[in-house]
Amino acid sequence: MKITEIHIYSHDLPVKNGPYTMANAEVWALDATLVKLVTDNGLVGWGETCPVGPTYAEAHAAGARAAVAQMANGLLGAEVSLLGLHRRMDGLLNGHNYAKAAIDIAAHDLLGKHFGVSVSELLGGAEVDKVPSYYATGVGAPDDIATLAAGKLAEGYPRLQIKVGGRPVEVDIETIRKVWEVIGGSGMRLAVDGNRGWTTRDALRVSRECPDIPFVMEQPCNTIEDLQKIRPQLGHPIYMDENSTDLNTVISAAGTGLVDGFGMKVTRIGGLQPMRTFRDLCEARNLPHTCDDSWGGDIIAAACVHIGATVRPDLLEGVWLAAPYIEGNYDAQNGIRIDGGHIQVPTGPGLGVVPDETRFGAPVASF
Ligand code: 0XW
Ligand code: MG
Repeated sequence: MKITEIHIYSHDLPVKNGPYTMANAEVWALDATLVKLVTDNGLVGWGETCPVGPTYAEAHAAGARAAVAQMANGLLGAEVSLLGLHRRMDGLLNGHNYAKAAIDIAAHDLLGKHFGVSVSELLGGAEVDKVPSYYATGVGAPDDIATLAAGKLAEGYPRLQIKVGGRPVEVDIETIRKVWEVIGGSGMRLAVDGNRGWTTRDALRVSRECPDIPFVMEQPCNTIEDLQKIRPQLGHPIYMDENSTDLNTVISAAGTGLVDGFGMKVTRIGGLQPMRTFRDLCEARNLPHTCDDSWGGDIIAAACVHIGATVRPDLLEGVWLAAPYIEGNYDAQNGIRIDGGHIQVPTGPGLGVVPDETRFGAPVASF
């Protein structure tokens, strides 16, 4: 099965009740990139990548489309094989994992359709038919975030991630305390995500002043060196998110015991093929992790759910989707939805979702 056509689309996803805020970002609408691959046996596969604005990671929407366009002619005629495609992409463009991920996801969709299996079966087999999600708040006033936490607990979410950073650390500490007053003892797990926004001084202070609250501290500071500096003094487990940009970094972070887990994004690591290697490395080291993406619609959501379903269940911290912040679905019938804090794993061949491509308008580029 060979690639005969590549189409690139740009699609705007406005943030419901926006903006969405993080320590380093405030976003009102996200620019998703969709990739459609067509093969010589008439199959169609879809991929997606959607950076959550240009300041969250070293990624931006126009960059994703430029990178896919840069590789496109070199991918025409290529066999749809996962390792082969990655090696071919690496021979056409260095880095740019988040763009390569869109091709990788579309290739998984194609192979699933070709063999008549779901993407989770391709990835080793689903352990569950429903995966847990978690809710991520924005950076907000302590009382507002505590009220939101109560609502998400009542909805059935097993985990909450609160955003901090980009403001006086005292307000962050007050937020953590107020949220814990609401969810403490309920069984709901808590992650506090600094999105690189704290200084090492702030991170150490939060850990020292909240020794009684069992939260996970996610990506508190900007660099790996910052994490190395605070690690021996922290009383809380530490998860790496934005810094885990490739498998090499993950191997070092896991192998040296720098972190206790990961917030992982399918597109940041380069797609589902590297993501399954990441999953297996984490299982070998007993490290919990999420299976998320930074934003995106049904295609990226399906990819996250399929890989999430194959993770050893006690290590899966949850599958985060942008769905609560997005109006509607690309696939009105089988689109990915969160219900009671959990997500049904799509069945059907490939990703199990088929976008209504009329929503995307004409492709911005075709090869
Ligand atoms: C909560 N997320 C998974 C969604 C936003 O893109 C940020 C991200 C994170 O954990 O950093
Ligand atoms: Mg994070």
